[in-house]
Amino acid sequence: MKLRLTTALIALTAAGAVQAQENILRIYNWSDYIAEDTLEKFTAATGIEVTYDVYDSNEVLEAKMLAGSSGYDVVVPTSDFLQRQIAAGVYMPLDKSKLPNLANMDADLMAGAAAYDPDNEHAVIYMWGTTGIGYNVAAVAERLGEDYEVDSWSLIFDPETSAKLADCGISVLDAPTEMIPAAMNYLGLDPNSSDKADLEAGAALLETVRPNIRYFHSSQYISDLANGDTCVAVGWSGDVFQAQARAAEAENDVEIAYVIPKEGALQWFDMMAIPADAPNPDAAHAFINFVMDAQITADITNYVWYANGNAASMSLVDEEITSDPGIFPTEAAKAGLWASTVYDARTDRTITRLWTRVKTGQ
Ligand code: N2P
Repeated sequence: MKLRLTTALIALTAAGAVQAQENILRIYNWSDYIAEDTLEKFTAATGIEVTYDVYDSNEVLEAKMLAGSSGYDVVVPTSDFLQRQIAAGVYMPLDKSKLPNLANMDADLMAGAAAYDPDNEHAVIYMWGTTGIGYNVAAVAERLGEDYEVDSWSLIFDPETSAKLADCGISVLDAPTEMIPAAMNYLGLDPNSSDKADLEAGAALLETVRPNIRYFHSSQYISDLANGDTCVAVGWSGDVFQAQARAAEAENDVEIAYVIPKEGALQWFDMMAIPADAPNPDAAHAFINFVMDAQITADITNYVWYANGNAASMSLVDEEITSDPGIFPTEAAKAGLWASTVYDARTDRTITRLWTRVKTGQ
């Protein structure tokens, strides 16, 4: 009898160990996109351990999702990429009974996100922002004059203007579906056009200013702007504000500003979703629900300087952030924002080909 009990105990302990070992949540998120204590707090609240990897490109995430068996439980595609990936069967429908904090979300913003995912069946807004211009105030004034108002995409797309800034370093995002439409918009074309001639015109403009661009990269610019190593970056709103905060912390006399250019800018939503083959969908739901807690999401916004879609969190977000028109655009600026376009596979291939040409000059 004693022996049997011991065997049973061993069996129980082994099962417990396997279970504990398996209660891991694997997250794949954008770099510089979470508060320092979010994951720790999640583990403390749920006992679920987290592994956390980062990317800085929708294309990289998409390749992993389409290949399948990524091993991730929660990923954060931008809404246009999300829509195409949903169509490819990449994500599971959310079990909303496990997401009571959905009640905290802003109904209008979720309705906006539903344009890409009807009824918000597969995804919840993580953060949202715009794609505009970050710049070093003094370095730009030195080159363009104290009275020059930085309010236009001409800073990048007018070859004479960007030539004057080339020596201090211009970077642009390595994000073809954001950069080419921005160039099209500057040319007066519809940034949401999928017309090949329009896309080619946008790419051609980028090729014209290519000699003035130091590099194409989607995360390096945060520290480069902050350290004064570059002076202009086409970048994502919160990332530029993080550069500003890092410079202020370093007390290095670098002042960084962010502008949504007067011609308009892309407004995007990054969405939390669960891959259909996620190893631990329960933990994934627990995490998504945890992030939708008003305080947790406010903590993230207060750290990464991105707007969120959580109405209940707003009173907990620093006033410095809620009142900044670069993070929460004014009504006038909102009118000029465009939403991400969902491209079909053929147009997507055209964009990839054009982008290679822009980057390599071939
Ligand atoms: C975070 C960048 C997220 C914005 N560093 C891209 N959608």
